[in-house]
Amino acid sequence: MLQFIQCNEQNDQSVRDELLAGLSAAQAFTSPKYLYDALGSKLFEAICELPEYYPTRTEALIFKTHGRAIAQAIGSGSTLIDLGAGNCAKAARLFPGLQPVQYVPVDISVSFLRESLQRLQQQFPSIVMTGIGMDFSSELLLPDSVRDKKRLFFYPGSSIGNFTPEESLAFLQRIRAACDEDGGLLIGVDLVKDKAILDAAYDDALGVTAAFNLNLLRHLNHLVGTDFDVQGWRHRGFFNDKASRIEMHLEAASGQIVRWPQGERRFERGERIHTENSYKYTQRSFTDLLEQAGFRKLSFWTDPQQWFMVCHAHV
Ligand code: AVI
Repeated sequence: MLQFIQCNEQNDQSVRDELLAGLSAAQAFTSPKYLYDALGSKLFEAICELPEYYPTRTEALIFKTHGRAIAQAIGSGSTLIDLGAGNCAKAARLFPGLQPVQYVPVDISVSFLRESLQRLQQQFPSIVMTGIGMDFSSELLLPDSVRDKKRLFFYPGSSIGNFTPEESLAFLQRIRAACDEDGGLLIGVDLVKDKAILDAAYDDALGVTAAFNLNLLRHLNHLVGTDFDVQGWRHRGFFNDKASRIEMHLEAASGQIVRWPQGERRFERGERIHTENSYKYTQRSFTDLLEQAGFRKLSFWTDPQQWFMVCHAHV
């Protein structure tokens, strides 16, 4: 059985208001979710193939090496709720080990899920599948049809790193509240490591991450009618060790005025728009966060270099 539900879709006006407030702030910023238009999502897929971008392949290695132990820790028969499911491929690899009774992929747009989910349903006809279109970063509204007691939330890829620690705590608390008696969370977390490795992962030699970041300007032109000239901006991506995060910025190559309907802003040469943070944790700092959110039984698996960690947090 396959169904689709669209929840809290953000309307065009509130998207415009949010973006223009960020662009007009003294230190201009945009939410990382705007990096993902159709081209941005393809560029992110390309990033995952880069030799410098270790998180995707390292997480896959952990699942391959420790898949049996992970499945044993979780047990079978859960409702698998896949947050930010994309093409559903990561979760589908867990189906044979976890034997979920229901699969609930959640992504910002339900139309994005439709094709992958239809294909997956044919492959696994006995699993009930419900695709949900929802921006789960601010609220987690699960429909009544996702009522199963044993809910397993799945949040791979270290996407939690794109929230601030305060947002992460609130997000983990919402998941904990939605878990009921026997639920849990299976999450991928990127770990602190040598700055040179982190810097290269977010500023690769081919310039794919630069294109991913710069593409935001085209997306903004489309969403709010700004007249950004992509050629006038430079990608900056580096590890800020004090804040334990990668920062991505777009830096004005020369002084310029950016205009939009009913407004404009001058950017001086070297002035930046802060476009993304990607927080890196230690096992200790992430354990603290999970415990503060109310999770009790924690299990961790990592790779031989300890670059990435998969964690199962049970209530
Ligand atoms: C989606 N997210 C976990 C990626 C990250 O590593 O923070 C996004 C990304 N930004 C630049 N490269 C990859």
